[in-house]
Amino acid sequence: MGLFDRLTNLLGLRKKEVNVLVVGLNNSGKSTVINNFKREDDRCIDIVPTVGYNVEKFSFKNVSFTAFDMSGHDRHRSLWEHYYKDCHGIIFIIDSSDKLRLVVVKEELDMLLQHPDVAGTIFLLVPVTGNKFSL
Ligand SMILES: Nc1nc2c(ncn2[C@@H]2O[C@H](COP(=O)(O)OP(=O)(O)O)[C@@H](O)[C@H]2O)c(=O)[nH]1
Ligand SMILES: [Mg+2]
Repeated sequence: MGLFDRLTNLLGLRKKEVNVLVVGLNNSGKSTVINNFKREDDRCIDIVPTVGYNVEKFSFKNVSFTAFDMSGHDRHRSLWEHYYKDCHGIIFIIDSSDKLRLVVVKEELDMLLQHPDVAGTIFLLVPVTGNKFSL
């Protein structure tokens, strides 16, 4: 089952417009994952590093998704928490081949999960391997 199948199932398709926050370290593959959910005609050919955040829109099974693709650079990670409250779901992308930074991933994940605004929010952890997505 695909990532957005899981998310729409979890949301029970009750909502027709869903805001998702996509976070994870810089270079983990966040923008690439989101790009793959857009219609082929709407996809970017070149993914450039995200500064601040990008807002991307796409539809899946009659649900309109607005994805907030956050920068994962250490100086921009403090922005994430301002979006926790208003999003219906959070997707945390991990590059599982980036072994050196798994310890940083754990720190960021721990902080996110302990944040009071995250309680009750639907949360998906997506490991991306070096060669292909494991969605
Ligand atoms: N080999 C491989 N490269 C990937 C994968 N996902 C993303 N990339 C590459 O990793 C780099 C960073 O991806 P990007 O989506 O910009 O990461 P972001 O900073 O988390 O948004 C880009 O050069 C992508 O082409 C993947 O699953 N496998
Ligand atoms: Mg990006």
